[in-house]
Formats: sequence, structure tokens, C-alpha cells
Amino acid sequence: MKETLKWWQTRLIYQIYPRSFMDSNNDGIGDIPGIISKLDILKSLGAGAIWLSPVYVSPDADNGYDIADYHQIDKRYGTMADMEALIQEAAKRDIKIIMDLVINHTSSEHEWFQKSRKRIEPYTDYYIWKPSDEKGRLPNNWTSAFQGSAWEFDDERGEYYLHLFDKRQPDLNYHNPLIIEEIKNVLRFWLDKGIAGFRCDVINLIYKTSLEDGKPGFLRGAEWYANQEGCHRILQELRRDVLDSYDAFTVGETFMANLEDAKAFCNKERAELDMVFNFDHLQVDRLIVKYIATKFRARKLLAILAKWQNGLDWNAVVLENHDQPRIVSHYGSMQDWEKSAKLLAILQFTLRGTPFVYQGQEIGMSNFDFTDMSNINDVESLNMESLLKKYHIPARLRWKIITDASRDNARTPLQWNDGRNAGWTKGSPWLKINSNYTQINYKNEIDDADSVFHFYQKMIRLREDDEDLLLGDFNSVYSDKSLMVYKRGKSITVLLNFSGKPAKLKLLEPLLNFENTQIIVSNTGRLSMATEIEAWEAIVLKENPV
Ligand code: ISL
Ligand code: CA
Repeated sequence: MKETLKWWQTRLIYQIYPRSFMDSNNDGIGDIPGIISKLDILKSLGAGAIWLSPVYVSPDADNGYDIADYHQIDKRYGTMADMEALIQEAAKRDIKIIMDLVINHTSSEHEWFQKSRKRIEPYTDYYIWKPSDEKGRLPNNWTSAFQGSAWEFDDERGEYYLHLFDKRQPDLNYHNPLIIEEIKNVLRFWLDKGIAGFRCDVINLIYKTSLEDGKPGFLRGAEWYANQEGCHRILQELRRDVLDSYDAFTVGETFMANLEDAKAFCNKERAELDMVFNFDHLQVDRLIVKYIATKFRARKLLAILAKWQNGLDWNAVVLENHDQPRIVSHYGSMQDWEKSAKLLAILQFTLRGTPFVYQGQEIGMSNFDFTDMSNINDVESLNMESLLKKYHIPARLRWKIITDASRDNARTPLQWNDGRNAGWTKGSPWLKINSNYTQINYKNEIDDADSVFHFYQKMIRLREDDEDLLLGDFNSVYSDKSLMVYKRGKSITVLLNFSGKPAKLKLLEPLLNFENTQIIVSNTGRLSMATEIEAWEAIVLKENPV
């Protein structure tokens, strides 16, 4: 069975946010030579592939997710020669490189947009332009994911253009066949350099079926642009015409896709994407939007996990990325930092699918300890702050809303050691370093055999070696407010206590039989089962072979 798996099913994919990974030349911005210098550590962790967040030329309105040139490396990250060296050095260590493909929009500084606003052919229709009517009204009521209207008026062209994200990120027009050809060239360019595939940014939003008004709601207009038939057709075309010839891998970031949509994107016969990211399980303690908090419930988490684990043949298993809060701050507890970080590792590596670890997750990095708005860089948070101000939301509430959800929580520089600037730079870091770097850092954890880092290392290997963890089906067994139990395949049972209080296992006795099993992992060093599970304890049991 295991032999028939694709490389992207067995390997761990490690996400690097280059800006914050490692600064090699002390200009305060992480860079490609910095990544190369740490490849051995990533190899020892167990990384089989690296997904690199954007390193292309960008004015950084959205930290690289606004690309001004798809064929060049931004100077701050290095040169094309550095990028080629990274691909080679990674290959020497049997690590594949996956690039971030941001093609819903470009930067407003991209040459295509600069020419489009001047109506220079063939760029005139590269973007989604609309004249205003005689009353100067907006073309429709759509809202941007980064607050406010999704339309911006461009004085030079005298028309509005669509931007589903920041106004410096105009959306490309996928009704124009020239765009699809441009994108195919981008894919070929990078695949020819030897990369293994792409993480496709908000890929399910690229095709706008119509520009009619959207229904009332949080992101107005989504019914006309999310998961459209036109998007599926384009993905099929990219796969058939380019990706298949390279046997390239793709994972789609499908923001606002439900299980049915995801099934269509991942359906083997349709040949679109290999897998998709879903974030429903990271919203258990949120109401409608990420800014409104509610209580965490293990019961709810297990129900969502079970739905996706059973609904798709193969999942992208993710607990963190550069947009999400740090998982130990989110679903764990800083009071029980080490135990809860290890519990979350057990959760991630006992689910079915490809695990994605985001830089710093493997040492248990936590949310940023911001002190005021001047610490914040994230465009989403800055736009949110202006919006909240406009509605006269009091400063304290604004601060709470922003610090809890800001994407900068996950973007602070990686903590390498307890020296100055966490060993990350000798210059001045672009974003403040979390002050807990004296405790939470790579150096401490490499030296400590019981650290969170070594626990991740162990879990990564365990998942690769155990056939049931890799391939076994997923079955929920029990859950309540804080306890969760599930099985993988015939032999594995996982028990997790998401709480600072111990819990009785009595209720579980009729459901589980601990006889003839052994504990293969726990985050407490437990040797045998008892009638209680400790606070934040996690246990993996395996049935002995008969
Ligand atoms: O997490 C989110 C929900 O509030 C959004 O921040 C996020 O924008 C959304 O998941 C889409 O993310 C991707 O595309 C964005 C970019 O800013 C994100 O960093 C990227 O991951 C636009 O390119
Ligand atoms: Ca640098």
C-alpha cells in the first residue's frame, strides 16, 4: 500500500515565510542565503519539502502576496543565483521546493497593470475594469477581504478596477485567454528551474462569473467569484497543458470552499489540484468571522475534523500558517506550554493527510506580545484598525480584536537562540521579535532531548513509519467539552485532553478496550493506562499484533 503513495503523501511539507526565517546579511529582512544556512536543521526535523512563501519582486503591500514580477527574485531576498542554489542544496538533501503561486491578483506596480491603466495593448483587458455610471456609483456592492469596497477608482484610466484584497492588489481578468497563457509561462519558468510544484494562493477565487451585486453578508459578491465552474475549467487546462508534463504537485488555498467544492477540486478524474487547504477546524472558537471569539469545544473540533477526514480521500493537515494565530496560543495554553504544544503535535501527526508545519511551530512559538499599533505591520490589521476607528469602536476593544486575530502573530522572526535578536539578525528586524525568545528558541530545544522540537521530530517519523497512521481510516470515538478520542485504522487510538484539568476516563470504558494495547507516544511519559487523563495530556495507543 505504502509503496503506491506519491511523495507528497508521505513527506512533511515545511512552510517558510522568507521574510522572517533567517537574515544572513543583517538588513533586518530574512533572505534566501539564510534559508540555505538552515537546511541541515530542517532535514534533521524531517522536512521532505519546503513551501516557500513569495520571494518574487514585490513592493510589499501584502508582504510579497502582491507580485510585481513573476520571473525575478526580490533583491531583499537575494538573487536568481541564490534561488537556484537553494533548489540545488535542497535537492542534495532530498528536499523538494514548492513555490507560492499568487495569480488571483498582481501588484498594482506590475508592468501589466501599469500598461493596462494606460490602455496599452495587449494589456487593456488584463484586469477587471468598469466605468462608473453617470452618478459616479461603484460598479457593484462587493466587499474586499481586507475591508471596504472591492473597487478602486483609477484616475489615469478613468475607471474602477476590482481588488478582492488590498487596493494595491488588482484582480486579473480570467475571461481574457492571454492571462491564462501568461500564467502557463510562469508555471513553466519555475518548473524548468526544478521546483516540484505550487501552493496556489486563493486559487478558487480567480474566475468571476458575473459582476452582479452580491447577497448581503460578510464578503459580498462571493457567490459570483468563489468556486466557479470557470475556475475548475482553468485549473484543468493548467494541469493538462503544463503541470502534468512535469508531474508537478499542487495544493490549493481554497478560501471559502465547502466540502463539496473541495471534493470537486481534488477529484482525480477531474484532474485539477492534488489537495486543498481547509481552515474550518481552526475556526472552532470563532463566530462567523475570525474577529469574534467564542469558547473552544473539543466536541466541535472533532466533528469538523471527522467531516473533512471522512469527506476527502486525502487532506492537507494544517494547524498554522502565516495568516493564522500560533496554534499553541490558539488551542493550547501558555500556562502548560510544553505539554499543550506536544498535544497539538500529536493531533496533527495522527490525522490522515499531508502534514504542513509552519516555521516556528516545531519549537512551540507563540503569538506576538504586541504593545501597541506601531508594532503591527499586517495590511489586514491596519485596514481593520481604520475601519473600526471609522465606526468609533473604543481603543481597548479595537486593540483586543486586532491582537487576537492579527496575522503578525505568526510573522515574528524565527527564534534561533537566546542571544541578541534571537540570533536572527545583527541589524534591526522588520517586525519585533517575541520577547519569550530567551526561553523558546531552537538552540535550547536542540540541546534538550525532551523538547517540543524533538517531539515533532519523533512524531514526523512515527507517522511515516506506521501504516495505520499514514493510511488508516479515521473514526471518531468520543468527545465532550475538552476530551477527544479517535481511531486510525484498526490499531491506533488517540486520546487528547484540551484542558488544564484532569479528566476521568470512566465514561469511555465501554467504548474502548485498553487491554492488549501499548502506549506508543504520550506527552507525559505515561507507561500504562489509568482511570484518569492528566491536564493537557495526549496519548497514542497501538493494539498489539495478534
Ligand atoms: O486568513 C484570512 C481570513 O481573514 C485572510 O487573512 C487571508 O487573506 C485569506 O486566507 C487568503 O490568504 C492568502 O491570500 C492573501 C494573502 O494576504 C495571504 O497571506 C494569503 O495566504 C492575498 O494574496
Ligand atoms: Ca537579509
